[in-house]
Amino acid sequence: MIRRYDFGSPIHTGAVVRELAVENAAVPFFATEVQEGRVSFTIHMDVDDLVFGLGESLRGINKRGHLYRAWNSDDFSHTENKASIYASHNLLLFSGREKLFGVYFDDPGAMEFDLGYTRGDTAVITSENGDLSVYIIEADSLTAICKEFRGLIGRSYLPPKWAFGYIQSRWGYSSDPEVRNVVKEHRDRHIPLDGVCMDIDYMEDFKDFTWNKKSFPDLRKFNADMRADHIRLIPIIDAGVKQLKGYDTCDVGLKKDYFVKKADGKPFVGAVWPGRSYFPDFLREDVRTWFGGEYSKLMDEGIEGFWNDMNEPALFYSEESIAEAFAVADKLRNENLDIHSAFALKDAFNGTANNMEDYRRFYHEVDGQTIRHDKIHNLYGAYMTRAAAEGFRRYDSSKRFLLFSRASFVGAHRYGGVWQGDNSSWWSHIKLNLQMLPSLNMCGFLYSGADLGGFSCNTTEDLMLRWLQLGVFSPLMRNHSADHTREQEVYRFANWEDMRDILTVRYGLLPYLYSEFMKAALSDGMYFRPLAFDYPTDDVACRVEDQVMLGSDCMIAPVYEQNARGRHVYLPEDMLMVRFRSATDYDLTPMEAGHYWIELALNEMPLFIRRGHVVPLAKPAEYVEGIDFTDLRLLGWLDEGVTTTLYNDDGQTTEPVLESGLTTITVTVEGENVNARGEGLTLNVDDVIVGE
Ligand code: MIG
Repeated sequence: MIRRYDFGSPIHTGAVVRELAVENAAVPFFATEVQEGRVSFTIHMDVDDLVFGLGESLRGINKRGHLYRAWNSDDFSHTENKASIYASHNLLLFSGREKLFGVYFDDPGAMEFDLGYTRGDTAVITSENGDLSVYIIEADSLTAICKEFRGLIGRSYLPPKWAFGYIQSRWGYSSDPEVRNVVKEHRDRHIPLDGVCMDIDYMEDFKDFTWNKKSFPDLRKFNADMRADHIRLIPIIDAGVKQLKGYDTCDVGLKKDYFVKKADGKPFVGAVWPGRSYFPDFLREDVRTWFGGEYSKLMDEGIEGFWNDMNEPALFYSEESIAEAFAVADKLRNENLDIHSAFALKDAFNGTANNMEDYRRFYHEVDGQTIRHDKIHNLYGAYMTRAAAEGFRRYDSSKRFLLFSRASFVGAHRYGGVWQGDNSSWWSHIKLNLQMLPSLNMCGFLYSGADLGGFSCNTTEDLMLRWLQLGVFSPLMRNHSADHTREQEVYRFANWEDMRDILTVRYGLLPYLYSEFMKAALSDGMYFRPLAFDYPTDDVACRVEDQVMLGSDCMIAPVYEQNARGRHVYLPEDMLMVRFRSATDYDLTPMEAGHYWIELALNEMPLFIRRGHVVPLAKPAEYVEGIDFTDLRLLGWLDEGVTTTLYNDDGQTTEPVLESGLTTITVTVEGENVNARGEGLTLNVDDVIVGE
């Protein structure tokens, strides 16, 4: 059951697709206070209460005990003290002995979530603008609450099947021969690969929808050659449009008045990669239609996927803020800089980036109303994603395209996926990566992943390998790193063969992972869940922060510490451990519920399959199109027969129907004798273990 409560004059965010009548009563569960335009919601938390949600945000799966702020921010340093990153996913789930409900705050402006930070037993959620709708969601389990919520916000984005392949990316790839070489290094060593991302250096002077004709002289042919090798090129698009006469996107945008404006009616100028830039008003439908259509300039060359960046929007400076900084500098130029003035000078320039003052300098048109940017800040990236997705649909409505964004808001989950932004090559970020995945799923963002190996800082070969072992399971499996950091394509490392072998596990499991993803997407379910969702009465499971459930049959528990030769794992029920070294080299250990220390050499990764379930494994391939989805080996620990279903489709149908993609697999057990059949499938049961 979902009930809606309104405060102030809620701005239409597009997050919700089901129109609900507004309740007249007070919001249940919370004490509400309206003060100076702000609205706050206070709730007492019992000692045992758990708090989940907030999608892409820092810290743990259980969000209790800290402060979070909904304010989409370009922040490349994901440390524990940060309250905001790129997304605002304002869903919370409260679960305890006396409580079980979800609450969604549909507010496009700044919000604060004090979840036991100021007082350990109290959560205070504050809307700074006070214009919002609050949805209270009740059902009999956390999983059911999320399903209800997903019904409210609409079906998740469906990527094409090839987007589940391994993708190599790096900021710095800047020419056709360079990218070809990256592909060749993979293919020569039989390292699986399905895509290469092209970062900003493919563009001509960082201009959206252009490419550098010197370094990419024939993009169409280049792309065609790549396609023949089962590789997709995935270019980046930034939110800011370079200010330049004669640059088509800029000229048209100015002529048609498509950019956000200041109070004086002049277009706002902020700087990003190309220097001074304009920012499309993605909240306007006509602007979305135009900008979404611009992607066709690259699609006409054969491109089938994009990533949208810098759409918080990130601002290096504005004309105004840089002028103020120079004024400070001029004033201090001949001074003897002491502790105060020296820092004032530095701060004057550092403070120009992503400055709150700048976010108050420009306006949007929303449904005929003029709204200052800061009131709707958190929608900007989501509407850029929407613009792109709608453009793709107009371009070819019969085909799924790959799209993932950095900034997002609930609602954008219908249009694209997200990557987790500029993480670092730190061990703690493997764990952070794991913790964000189920939270993102709660909010509908199923297609997601982090920069494997880490974006900032220099990676190491053991970190790369351990991170890939988690990446095997994330729908977006992309190795990405920043310019000037250590090169981290897997072939750069002495132990590349171990990395290749781990990648074969991804391709071997892909029929299963794709099936579980599509089942979740088409039924408003979750691909990743915290253990608390599946074992709500198990107090240990409810607080596990470094293991998550995957699909209906599995649990994962990656190693995320350097020099570790294993890890502690808690099994809430009997499970079969599959310890993979590759898709063809693994061992099976049936394990009863309980606590274990599991030995895991650097080249080994575990998958836990619930007793009574089977998981299919295909023969490894070097690209998704090469996987035989019909020739499968079943892994499992059974006491009796079981039936399961496997979803598959052509990988690009835009309106797939769950039922028509399902094949039933029936496993029978008679004594030691196991048999399995499924229409059109060749099934091997040598790895199904029976009984004790
Ligand atoms: O300010 O395009 O998060 O993935 O490599 C940096 C360059 C801009 C930020 C993205 C990152 C990308 C980088 N971009």
